[in-house]
Amino acid sequence: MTHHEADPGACRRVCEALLRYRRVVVTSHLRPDGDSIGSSLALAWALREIGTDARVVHRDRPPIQLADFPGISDIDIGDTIPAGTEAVVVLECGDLARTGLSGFDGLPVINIDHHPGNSGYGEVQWFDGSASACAELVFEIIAELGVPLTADMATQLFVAVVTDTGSFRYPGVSPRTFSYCARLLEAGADPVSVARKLFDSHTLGRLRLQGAVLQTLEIDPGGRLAMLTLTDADLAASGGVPEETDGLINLPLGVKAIQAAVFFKEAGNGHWRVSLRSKGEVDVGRVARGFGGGGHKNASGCTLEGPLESVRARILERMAPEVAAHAGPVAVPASGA
Ligand SMILES: [Mn+2]
Repeated sequence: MTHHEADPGACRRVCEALLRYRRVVVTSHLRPDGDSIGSSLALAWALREIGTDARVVHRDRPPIQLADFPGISDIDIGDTIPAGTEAVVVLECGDLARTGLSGFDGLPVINIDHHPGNSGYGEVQWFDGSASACAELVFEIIAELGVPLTADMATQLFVAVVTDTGSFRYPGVSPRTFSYCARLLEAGADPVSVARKLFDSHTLGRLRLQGAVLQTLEIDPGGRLAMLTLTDADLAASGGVPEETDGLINLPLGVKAIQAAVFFKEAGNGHWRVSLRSKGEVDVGRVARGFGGGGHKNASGCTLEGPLESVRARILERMAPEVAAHAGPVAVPASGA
């Protein structure tokens, strides 16, 4: 089994710890994504193969586009670690609070993550920032445990990698990623079926929602920054549901000249949820932190209070210089929008 230069014994230490406990909870972060869900389920199923009573407990329900994948009903939705649990595996969480769960109460925690900034909590840690998804680490754990991959495990791990890499487009995709994916396909993951469920299973309401949101598209005078807005009224009129607004911010980034996108979404009580996305060196994480929000260089968010025009002005004041500093000179005439 291939290990990582940075911490070659970590996978083995995780497996040795896992073998010590018979009742284990596997969890991940609030608002779980494809990697949280796929990695949690595959690991729990592998642990059951070696006789462990393993349960997946997440605080929040899976997003709708993941509802049709195998074993989703095997996830317990709750906010407490069940009584009798002997150890907790926490995937993808920089700190324990990210799980949204209570009841850790001194239980041994195994901390497995690939995001920078992990606080290093837990009795055993495996951090590997070079992994494209936590699923790569879970893949290695399953192999180290000697458990054969089932088709359901392979499917969930493949979904995890596809979603966490933006369909193999984000940094972190490596030869290792593809060699693991090859073995997931050999074990029964079907990329055609996975793609159809992930990308071609939306509602008509989502399409109408895209239309409504694109009607609000504005491009800043430099041609590099796109802004989209969604009001509650537009959301209701489209027939879409709030979960279906995920990903709308990425639509303008498909345009070559556009280097960053801002999405303003009404969030109740005079507040606006502001999502920020960028390409390359444009750092929207810094902009969001300036408003008390958080995130990464290319994906972040914050919440601001006030009328839309004032919220937009405050965001633009910070975004315009950030885009200008990293995205070079004006790309297209504003009229080209
Ligand atoms: Mn991940």
